[in-house]
Amino acid sequence: MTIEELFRKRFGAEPEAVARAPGRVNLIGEHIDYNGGAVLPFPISRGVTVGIQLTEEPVASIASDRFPDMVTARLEGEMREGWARYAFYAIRLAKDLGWFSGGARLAITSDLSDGAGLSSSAALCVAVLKALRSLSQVGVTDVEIAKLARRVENEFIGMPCGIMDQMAVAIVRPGEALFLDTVTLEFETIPLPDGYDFIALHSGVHRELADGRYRARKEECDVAKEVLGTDNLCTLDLAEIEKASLPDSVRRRVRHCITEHRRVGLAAEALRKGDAARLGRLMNESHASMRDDFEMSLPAIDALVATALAEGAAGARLTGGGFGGCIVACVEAAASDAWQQRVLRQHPEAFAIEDR
Ligand code: GAF
Repeated sequence: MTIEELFRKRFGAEPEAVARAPGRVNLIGEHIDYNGGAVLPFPISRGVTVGIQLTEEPVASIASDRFPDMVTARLEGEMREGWARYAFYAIRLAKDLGWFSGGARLAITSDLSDGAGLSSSAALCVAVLKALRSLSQVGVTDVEIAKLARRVENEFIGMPCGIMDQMAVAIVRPGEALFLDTVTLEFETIPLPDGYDFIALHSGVHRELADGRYRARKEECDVAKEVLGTDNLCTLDLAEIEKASLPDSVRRRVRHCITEHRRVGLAAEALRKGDAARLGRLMNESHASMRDDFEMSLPAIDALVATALAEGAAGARLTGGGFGGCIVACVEAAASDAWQQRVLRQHPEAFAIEDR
């Protein structure tokens, strides 16, 4: 169903503005967007589309093609749970900023799976904010939209994420990766190399981004920052960290941040040169670091990565917040369909995120 059809069906009217934001896969650079590091995500063709209409009453009415019920709530109130809360708080933040007065009707269509680590919530918040920007004609850049979408998660939802997902889905076009400095927000877009596919396979293990394990890692990193007296774990000296008297788990979390940040810089260089073999090796090293030092993988994901490599991928790694969700593999395009079939045959619980 198109967004216009859904809007008509649920509200009996035409949307005044429509906006779309894609999902994203992170090529490399995990859990370092809140630790001062660089990241390298790319958008996928699947995404979230919203249609919106402003109304006089200060009420948000939110409909989705995924759920039969419409959610309606006054904008001065709170929405503690449920699928509509991301959209509700994006609308509310825009209203608090004076982009409009009154309320809004919102319809949402999506071909992104939730809980897959593909940033469906960032895509939803960015799409809502972009639609409201176009209606209210405020002079707000895409980078500012990304920052606002992050505020929705951090301040209203209580998800302590970094800025990677919002920047990836607010800024880049399909076919490009975003090499992003998460401190300065300076970025470069780098084309994905010809002749290779970057394939996301869902492990079949579902995860909730807002779950406790993401938060636990974030808290461990906050403790490390306090102990080491820095805001940036990624630019510390690895030799010093290896010598310092630190609890073993803190040392390993920090080691991941330092080495992952380096790998992202090297991966950006490999991408610019179209050097898929080098990129693949860096992806593999990243997976080992996530598994052993950051401890955010699971046996089912390690097994899927191992099969991906055994069947001929140049590189493969867990992608996203961890503890479930997807892997991303770099595979020669000419061989990728057969590769995918061989891998999925060995992992019946896994499935492809179709993006081609
Ligand atoms: C999730 C978060 F939302 C991101 O900010 C990032 O930390 C990622 O997990 C891990 O790299 O997607």
